[in-house]
Amino acid sequence: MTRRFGFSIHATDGRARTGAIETPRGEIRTPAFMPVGTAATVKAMLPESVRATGADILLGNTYHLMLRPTAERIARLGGLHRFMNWDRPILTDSGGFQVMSLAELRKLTEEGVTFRSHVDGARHSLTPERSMEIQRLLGSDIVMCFDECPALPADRARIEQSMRLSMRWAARSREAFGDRPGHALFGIMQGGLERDLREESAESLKAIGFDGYAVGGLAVGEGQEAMFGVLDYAPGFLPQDKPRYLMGVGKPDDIVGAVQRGIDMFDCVLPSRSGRTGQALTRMGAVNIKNARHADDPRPLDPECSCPACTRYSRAYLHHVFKAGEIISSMLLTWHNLHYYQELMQGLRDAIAAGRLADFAASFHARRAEGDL
Ligand code: PRF
Ligand code: ZN
Repeated sequence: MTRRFGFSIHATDGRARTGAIETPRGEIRTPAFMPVGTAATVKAMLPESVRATGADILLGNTYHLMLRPTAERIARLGGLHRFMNWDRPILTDSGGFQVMSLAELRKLTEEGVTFRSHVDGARHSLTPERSMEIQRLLGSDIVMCFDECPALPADRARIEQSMRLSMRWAARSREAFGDRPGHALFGIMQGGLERDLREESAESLKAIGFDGYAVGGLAVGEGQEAMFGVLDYAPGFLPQDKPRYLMGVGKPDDIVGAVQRGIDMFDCVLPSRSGRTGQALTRMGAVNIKNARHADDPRPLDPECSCPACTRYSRAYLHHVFKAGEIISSMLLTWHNLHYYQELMQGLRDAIAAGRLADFAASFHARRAEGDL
């Protein structure tokens, strides 16, 4: 028997929810953070190390994998899970957002988008149908609709036009995805900072019907206050009984605020990328390991953290290997950052289950305000 895709909410606290997404490849505890594994790797980490930080699911990218090594090659090699040695769930983004931020000579039409690869300049095209085919070839567990996401600020006419195009693409994505037991298709809400367009987008998606719903088009230049302004109402337009995913978010305080507003899933390059640029994210805020004040410091990065970087090495060592350009610097700081994010998610899940999310958020903000780890 094929185990089906499902979502159950175990407890709520205000608008926040905690529960689990069931997939044939295992359970995803929510609220969930998905480490980004763009090019079939979470940079600087072995998959078993990513799992050891507490991740239940990774994010992969249609855009990068279609260009290199190609979806067809990955399919011939047994699919993305086998290719990258990660047997738990994978969610793949659909490519449109990455085309707009990375590709060259982009041309957008009703049909889809044509562009030149940022890798070798070769011409490619993506449509809702081709994006669904690529995500099927990859073997993605959670497939995202093909959409378009304008950068903010943008005028209302542009946001409206783009949102309606994304909704027509959502219907084509649904049609092309078909019926695939055990695999999920998520719709993506657009509409910028316009409340009525967000509502129209949600209504369009609900009429099509999806296994989960993403809030797209945020964290694209509008700032946290404006983003929270949209999250004060947008999740309420979506079905209560389906997972809600805030795409490309975010910083730890973005995640806490979004969970309080009813979001269940997140992805962001921040913990992995900042691990490679010498920035550690901790419960006391960000620590820049490059700073000379760490050069003689025998203390751990965070004495309360149980990750390998904090239990086995000093700040002085982390500072030294960063300055020396040693690969272990990226490995240790990425591990720490992903561990910190997963511990934050576990803290949020426990707090919601215990009905004390407000207290959890208050002490989260208080410890960061104390700062200076
Ligand atoms: N759409 C898609 N992927 C995304 C976004 C979006 O709007 C965002 C916006 N923060 C990040 N990644 N498909
Ligand atoms: Zn640590």
